[in-house]
Amino acid sequence: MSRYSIAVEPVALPELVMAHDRATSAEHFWMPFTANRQFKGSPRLLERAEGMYYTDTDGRQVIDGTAGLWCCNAGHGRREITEAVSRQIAQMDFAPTFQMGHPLPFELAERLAQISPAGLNRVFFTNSGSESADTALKIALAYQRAIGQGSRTRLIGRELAYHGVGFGGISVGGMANNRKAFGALLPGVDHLPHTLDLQRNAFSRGLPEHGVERADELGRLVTLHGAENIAAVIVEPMSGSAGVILPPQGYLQRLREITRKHGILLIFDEVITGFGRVGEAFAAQRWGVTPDILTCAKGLTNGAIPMGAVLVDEQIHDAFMHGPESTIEFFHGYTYSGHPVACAAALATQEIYQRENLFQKAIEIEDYWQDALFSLQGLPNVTDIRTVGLVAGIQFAAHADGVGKRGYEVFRQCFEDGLLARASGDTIALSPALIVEREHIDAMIERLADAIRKAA
Ligand code: PXG
Repeated sequence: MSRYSIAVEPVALPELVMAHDRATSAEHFWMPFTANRQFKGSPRLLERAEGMYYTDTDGRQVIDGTAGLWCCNAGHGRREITEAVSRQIAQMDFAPTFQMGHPLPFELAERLAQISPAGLNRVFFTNSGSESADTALKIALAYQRAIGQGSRTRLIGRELAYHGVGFGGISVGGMANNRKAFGALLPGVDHLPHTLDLQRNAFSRGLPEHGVERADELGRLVTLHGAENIAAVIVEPMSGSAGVILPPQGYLQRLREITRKHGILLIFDEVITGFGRVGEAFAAQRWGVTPDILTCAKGLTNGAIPMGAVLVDEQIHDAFMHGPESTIEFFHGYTYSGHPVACAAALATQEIYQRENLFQKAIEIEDYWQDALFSLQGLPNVTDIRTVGLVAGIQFAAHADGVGKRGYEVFRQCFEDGLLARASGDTIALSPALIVEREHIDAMIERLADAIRKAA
């Protein structure tokens, strides 16, 4: 034991019995964003997935209300993806993309450019949403420098934002628990106010009416620091992780106006909103605001293989393409940028989205989804329902024992009743796959309503 260790009671953990009947210890896997001791005391283990359902290790069917973790937008177990991945891994498992190449990332980048918002047709590949956020911030800083605006080093994020867990992402992010244990973070970062406003906007359907003026805080920061010192603003067009916070009507437009006026880049983090979640390929298109840089991940490969991407305006990309041709223009990249197996998964996924018209399908079922969600209004402790596209946040009054307890209890009860939901504090988030049918929605809402009553 090192002199820094503190004595702790050893925790007795159960052995987990997997379907292959071999007992496995629960102690070695340090689980991400999880109450490890609580979980391991009473684990929830999934073992199979098909369409809208998971099967857990007890053989119970659980309806997936979360598309995994906002990623399996085409539903689980898509054969086309499995086959594309197996073919590719057999044909060529890996190939470098530093000063070398292979055809697939070129093909995938071209395909993404076809569905991206106007002008965002240059694509940098990453392996996750966190890497996409950090890559986008680095592109913004390096771009400003490349065009002779090297004093523009400040970055602006927003309260309650989630941009992954890299140091860049947590610096511009705004969820206190994700930041406070990790030191000084990046210097020169400010945060806009979040747009959650239960007093004025509770139970509004679609984008809330009030709050556009919160975008004007950007104007205040411009006055405070001088536009010539600000590189970029990054926002999720709709916040997911913090509990589904929607942009007020006109808010994204206002951010676009202010950033454009002052030469500040606008970055949309579309890791959650990308690939049909709000009924178009990207939220930028649904809400008619085009950023300069857009990040994505998750639904890019239907969650089957880790991959992220950053879509960049052509003119921003072109600003890097100066100097001798032998120069590396952007000193950034990952061993697995454009990984062949991830590209194969992404190409197969994009093919499904297009062939099955899944983004349009999300729009078509949106009203039914909203009506079903709003049937929960009036149940015990429900203080707000927020929904757009195929997303919903149901917020509860906090339990007297503390924030998050009721949300966790509803989540736990849902799982017991056969529904996988996601709890963020006292908000339950739902984000089903875009293949969801009315009967799945009915089943989800029924189970959720029961869980809400039981947790009351
Ligand atoms: N940006 C956004 C907007 C995200 O939602 C990331 C970046 C990071 O992605 P990676 O792939 O590095 O995890 C995310 C991730 C939740 C939840 O409970 C949301 C995410 C991840 C885990 C849980 O809503 N989003």
